[in-house]
Amino acid sequence: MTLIMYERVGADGRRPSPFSWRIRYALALKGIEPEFRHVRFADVETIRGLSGQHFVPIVTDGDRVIHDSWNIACYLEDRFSDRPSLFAGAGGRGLARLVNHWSDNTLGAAIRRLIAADFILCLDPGDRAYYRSSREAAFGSTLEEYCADRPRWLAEFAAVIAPLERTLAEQAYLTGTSPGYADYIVFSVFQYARLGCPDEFLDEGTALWKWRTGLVQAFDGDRRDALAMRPAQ
Ligand SMILES: N[C@@H](CCC(=O)N[C@@H](CS)C(=O)NCC(=O)O)C(=O)O
Repeated sequence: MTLIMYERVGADGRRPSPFSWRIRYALALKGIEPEFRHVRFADVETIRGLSGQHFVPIVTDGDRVIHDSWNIACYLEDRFSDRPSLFAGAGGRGLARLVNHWSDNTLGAAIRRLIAADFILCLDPGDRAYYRSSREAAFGSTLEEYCADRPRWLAEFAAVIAPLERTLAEQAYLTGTSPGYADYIVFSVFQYARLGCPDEFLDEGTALWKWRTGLVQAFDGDRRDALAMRPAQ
């Protein structure tokens, strides 16, 4: 039975969603090639009809419909337990859950302050009004106001990523000597920044920059849907 993965795509087939990227990497580690079905960003009704909620990614496996990237990762780990592991055991799964919450709430929020105004440009023109109105309602300000105090948000971003830089200066991956799901979670947020904004936020040559570059290349960084807004370094 072929798994089907639904994800939102932007303009020119770009896939900016961090939540989809972490699952794409998880599927690759497991050696699973799903069928991908693309939905437009504003196509809320298709997604809701499938899963009763409006977020992607969604994975179906026969009659099973799984939504929320964390649930999908756990499903893949348990369903394909004979394949390479995403978590390396219960302790790794527990720590990856912490990384998931931290990435979504702290790292993702810091990056969003830097890219939310540019991000609209990587979306299909037909989806931009939906993005602007839904985000501006959530932020309580225009996209431009949300990102306006750039020195403040750059300083916050630097503080947030400092522990990542220190860790990756000591070990190749967040999960040690080979990448695991915790790497994919954190990487997916940097991937969202690469694909969603023309600015580069990592200094070339840093441990974090090298780690991100390696993970981009591991997945085939030349693919069109993984291209940065500016040429990948
Ligand atoms: N907690 C969810 C979050 C998923 C999520 O936010 N997905 C975005 C991807 S672009 C989405 O569907 N957003 C639709 C919207 O906000 O309208 C997960 O981990 O899968």
